[in-house]
Amino acid sequence: MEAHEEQPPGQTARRAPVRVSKYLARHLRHDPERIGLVLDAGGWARTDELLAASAAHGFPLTRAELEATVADNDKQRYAFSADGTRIRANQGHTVAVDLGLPASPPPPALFHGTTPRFLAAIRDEGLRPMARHAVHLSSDRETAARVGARRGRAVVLTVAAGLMHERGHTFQHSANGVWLTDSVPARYLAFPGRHGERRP
Ligand code: HQG
Repeated sequence: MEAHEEQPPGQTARRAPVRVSKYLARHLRHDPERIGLVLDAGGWARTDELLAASAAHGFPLTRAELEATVADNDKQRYAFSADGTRIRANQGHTVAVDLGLPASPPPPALFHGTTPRFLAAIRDEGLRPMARHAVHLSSDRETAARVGARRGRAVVLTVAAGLMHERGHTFQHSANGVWLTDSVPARYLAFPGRHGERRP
């Protein structure tokens, strides 16, 4: 995982952006200790500490790579603090963080993409955050379908988010547009019919 991309001799090493993004996800969302990085309560790492830690652990990031990843990442997964001295993942953590996002009223319906093998458990228990800090919901079906397709055939569940909110559930909207909530009881979920479940 940490080996540099192979480069023809004499060329400047340039890692694929996806490798940088995966490295940041690993250490800003899941396992900062692996490189001796400390995240604060809000999930922020000091940028200079991240650069030093990555260099000390065989994956020397440059500030330019961080800036390019924050700016260009396909899902806008990372953000700098206003003064640029700190960086964090916008969502998706498994380590304990409080992103400090305000509670936001959700739209009436949100969507969750999953895959058939989880459906029986989801019908029983509703959506749980599993390893992450929150259940991740999308504001459109297409995004949810892409999330579900990471694991197999996509099944898109519709979440009665407006009703949940009326009944006291809290929602947050991450800086990169993902809706987060603690859990979704099964009674707020609409499952596609057999016909729908067969479709990708
Ligand atoms: C499922 C990616 C059994 C759930 C994506 C999902 C997203 C249950 C899996 C973000 C369950 C958890 C998050 C229950 C939920 N029983 N299975 N009761 N409740 N599940 O990866 O939502 O590229 O933690 O359906 O695009 O798939 O990483 O969550 O299949 O935005 O930035 O348990 O991760 O973004 O999987 O994906 P995950 P997710 P990044």
